Amino acid sequence: MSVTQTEFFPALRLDNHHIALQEGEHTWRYSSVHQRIDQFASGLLGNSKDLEEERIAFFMPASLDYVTTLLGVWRAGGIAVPLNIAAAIPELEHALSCAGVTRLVVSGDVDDPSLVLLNALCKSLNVQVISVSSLLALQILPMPVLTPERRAMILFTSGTTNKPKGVVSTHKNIRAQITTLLKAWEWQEEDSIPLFLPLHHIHGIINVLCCGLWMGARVSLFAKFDMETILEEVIQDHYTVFMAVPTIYVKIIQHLETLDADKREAICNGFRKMRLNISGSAACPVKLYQQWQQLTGQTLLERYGMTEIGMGISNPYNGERRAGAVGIPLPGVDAALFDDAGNVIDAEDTPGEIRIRGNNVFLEYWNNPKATEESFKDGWFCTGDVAIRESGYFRIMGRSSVDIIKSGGYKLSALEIEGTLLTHEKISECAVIGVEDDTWGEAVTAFVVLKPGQLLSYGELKSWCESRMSPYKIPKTLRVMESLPRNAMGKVMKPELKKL
Ligand code: MLC
Ligand code: AMP
Repeated sequence: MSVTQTEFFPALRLDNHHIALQEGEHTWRYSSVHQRIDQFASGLLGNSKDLEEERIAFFMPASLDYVTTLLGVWRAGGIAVPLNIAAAIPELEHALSCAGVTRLVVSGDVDDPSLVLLNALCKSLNVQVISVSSLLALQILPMPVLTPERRAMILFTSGTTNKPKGVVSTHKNIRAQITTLLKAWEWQEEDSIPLFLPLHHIHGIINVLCCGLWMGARVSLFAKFDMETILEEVIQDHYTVFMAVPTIYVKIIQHLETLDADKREAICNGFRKMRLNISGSAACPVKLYQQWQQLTGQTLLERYGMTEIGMGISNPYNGERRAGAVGIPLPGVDAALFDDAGNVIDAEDTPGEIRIRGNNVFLEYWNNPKATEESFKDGWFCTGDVAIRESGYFRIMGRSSVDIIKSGGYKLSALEIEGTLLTHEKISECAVIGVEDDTWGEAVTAFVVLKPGQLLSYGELKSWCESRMSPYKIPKTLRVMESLPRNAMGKVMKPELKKL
């Protein structure tokens, strides 16, 4: 079996004149987006017939250019590597070199002053920087026919290791991740959805952008979470579906509290008229679920996913959406709980690790067979998340590792942040943990021991971090300690730090 263009994103056709994308005042129809993707893919192909899994990175916010690049790389047989536009240079260096990227696509002028550091980095790594417009070929070439097993995308995910790993998804995985959601959440061609999530993660890429475009719906693009503009459009009934991380619902509620009653009601009414509001990427507190229901009448649909699997478990579209639970396995996804001995747990109310099987599950960590092997047991992908089942519904209880932090929906590695902080000339020891927080879910907190005679303020640490890590990884709090609590083996006892 092979993938042809008409089977992959069937709404992208020359005879489909529905609006696909909106960016500010501009709209683009499926027909013209389709044509532009073909032009771009042809430019990428140049003299070759197939990119043969060449890794093509791109560095741009949600935009027509982003969509053109993602879909264009797929059509031409390359592997798409979307980069974090908020990343610091050392993080970009890791992504580009780890994935063996050969070309990096930017939106606009390659000589734009904002790209000076990135250009220098690419030069040092021998990566060619090119703009989307320079690749829009006049003559459209035949596209390669791809088998479903072909690698399609690498997304970077933090874990219990120092550096993020590249998660490789194939065309088969991406199709499975999209089509299960189209069915489960009853996507319709008439749907209209705002896309304001970062586009280097699965939530924004698959759940919003790819589902919307596969279905033939309208996707409104925002370079960032521009709350005021988005809420104005909510008032004007622009959207039928809204998907966000819990922090965004918290921020909207906080904002509503600052508004007069009429404005607040207009916004709540806009949400009330939608057909679906979804929360995911981090636990949705029961209090938030209830507040949202009281304000908007919407019963949030909470679902559970991961970069390696797309979405795995979801509350039902029709049927009970239970507060604090993530629901039941999605169509085509096998999900089970396992005990420490590796046995399936059939009993209810017994905690175990969530393991997942199905066409949605990624192929491998790029260039890292050891990590790939360690993450699978007997064909199941081991998520590291612990849950129980209560009358059929999964309820997440936590994670097996304290070194993974979820802040505003971003998964962060405590070890990665510690590794960077330890390069600070004043820091001799450090430990990073996530502390429960009403807005962020967990807030990054750093405990440090300084070298003798040194002083370090929070402001100094924060500005030092700015060129070294993405803004959302920067600790929100700094605690300077005489020493860190360690066990007999010398390992820092993070639960003790949490108590502080
Ligand atoms: C922003 N800041 C954060 C942060 N986001 N701090 C901690 N955690 C975060 N997530 C900080 C900035 O550094 C800045 O700090 C201040 O908040 C304001 O920044 P901002 O950019 O204006 O914030 P805002 O636009 O409000 O961003 C918040 C947000 C964003 C929630 C919109 O974090 C976001 O888009 N999160 C979604 C991430 C996501 O898509 N995750 C899905 C991963 S896939 P200062 O100090 O400079 O003021 C996955 C699988 C699945 O998890 O199941 O979906
Ligand atoms: P990421 O690696 O960024 O894709 O993040 C995946 C992780 O997010 C999962 O392993 C979970 O820990 C967490 N996650 C996603 N959705 C939920 C949810 N609804 N409730 C709790 N945790 C979630």
